[in-house]
Amino acid sequence: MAKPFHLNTPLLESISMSKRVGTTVYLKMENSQPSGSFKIRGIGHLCQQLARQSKGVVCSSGGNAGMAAAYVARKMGVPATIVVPSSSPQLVVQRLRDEGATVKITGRVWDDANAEALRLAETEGLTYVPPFDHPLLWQGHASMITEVADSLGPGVRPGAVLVSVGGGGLLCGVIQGLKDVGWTEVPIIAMETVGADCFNAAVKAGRVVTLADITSEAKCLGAKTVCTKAFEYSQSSELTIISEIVTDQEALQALESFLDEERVLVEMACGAALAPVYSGLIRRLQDEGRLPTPLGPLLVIVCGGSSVNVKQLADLKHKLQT
Ligand code: PLV
Repeated sequence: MAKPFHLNTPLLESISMSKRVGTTVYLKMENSQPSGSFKIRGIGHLCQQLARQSKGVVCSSGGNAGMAAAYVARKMGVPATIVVPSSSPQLVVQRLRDEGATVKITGRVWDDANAEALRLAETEGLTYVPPFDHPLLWQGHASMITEVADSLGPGVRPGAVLVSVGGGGLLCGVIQGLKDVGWTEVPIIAMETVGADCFNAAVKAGRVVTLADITSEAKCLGAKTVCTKAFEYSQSSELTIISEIVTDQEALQALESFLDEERVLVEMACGAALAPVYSGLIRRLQDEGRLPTPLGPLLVIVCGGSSVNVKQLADLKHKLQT
């Protein structure tokens, strides 16, 4: 098998987060992947399977799937076109260009950009790289859980996993990984922001639904419709998936606290997964009996993200305060 593009990332114990939730918190540091997020796991795997002989790849993205596709394509010597919506910040457009990709800005939200990527794949004969809805992506993402199992060693398993949901690819990958290592009884807390909450909306409706618009600043969670597989998992009696939402303010506060305490800068999409630790949600879920007390080690998937820098953070803070 070809050497993967992703790295085996560190699993760090966070003293300050452990203090906050009253149980050991482990951070799977996917922010330290080349391309800045977990996306490279699935996209690297998918491109190795589907894009070897390709005349070029085209990926629709809020930013991070595009960063992964551009990185992988450059390493494979294949041209990459990344289609992003106008809501993706300029800094990520620049980072994509620095990776050597051709960037096309189409529409206002990811769903618009995706329609254009599908059109380009068809008309230009390019290999379409989906950001979250493909079994090869989930298979690639699953490797992060196998690594966690290796890092924790025999006999240790998480009490719960915290993960953010955009289109649901990360969630499907984490579940695939939990299945692979025999941890299907571990509860999963699936986090979204208000206004980018297509999974929560589907769980509440009991069917896949399409949001009217994306109003959250967590643009990389901004798919209007969650993938069917993620919804199917939410209906499975073999799994415990707790779908929760936080406000943009809570996600921002979480990423600021994370920056202060862990000295790592991540984007809003990741802030959503960190928020339950800082907002008291974990303790509330325990009080409500939805998570066990005492809780075993809490595994937080630090999904990362490139759509952030100090200026972007300051702008966001200003925007969300006014
Ligand atoms: N971002 C996708 C989809 O955007 C993208 O194109 O980059 N954390 C980070 C840092 C992300 O970038 C994403 C997805 C997620 C979490 C959620 O992953 P998903 O989409 O697989 O649930 C519209």
